[in-house]
Amino acid sequence: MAETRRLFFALQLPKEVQQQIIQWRATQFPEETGRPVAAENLHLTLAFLGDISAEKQQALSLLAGRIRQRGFTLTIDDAGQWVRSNVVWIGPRHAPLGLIQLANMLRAQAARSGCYQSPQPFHPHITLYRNTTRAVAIPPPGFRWQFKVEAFALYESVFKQGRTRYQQLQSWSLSN
Ligand code: 2AM
Repeated sequence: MAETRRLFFALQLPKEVQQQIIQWRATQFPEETGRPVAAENLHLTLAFLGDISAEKQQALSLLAGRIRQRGFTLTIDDAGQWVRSNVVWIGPRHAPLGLIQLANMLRAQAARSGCYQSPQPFHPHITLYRNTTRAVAIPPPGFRWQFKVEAFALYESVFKQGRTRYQQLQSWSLSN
């Protein structure tokens, strides 16, 4: 069988925002909340591709490189828990149009290339905890991280020695 890699398109967070989020997380949630996502793994997924071949990766990279879109400002000011997927997340209360357009374009390209896309609408989020088996008290609004998004990237999810690491393979700038 041809070798495959587990890939997804996502937005990287600025390093200082990653650090601020994990500091905030440590003060807001008890230790037993769930499995915390490592600072360097915090990201916002645009389109999940699944396990795909090198040929499909190349085709999707080519299509991604043809996207012409301006950058946008992202404000992270909302949080919640999804009980079905057992995660606690943060995200934008109002997703900017640029974010929705970018994700929809990548998801449509992925679907046309045969990568299953969930029928659920895109709900932009950054997963903070996984395996949250109990109801978690979500901190009241009052946090807010804002940054300019000027690029998006293709990531590989690598599982090694019991740990998942997201490795950036390629990135594309959003024109200003
Ligand atoms: P999540 O954070 O909500 O779990 C890499 O796994 C990234 O792709 C994660 O951000 C994950 O979102 C997202 N993703 C979306 N659909 C997925 C799926 N069916 N399986 C695994 N990850 C998925």
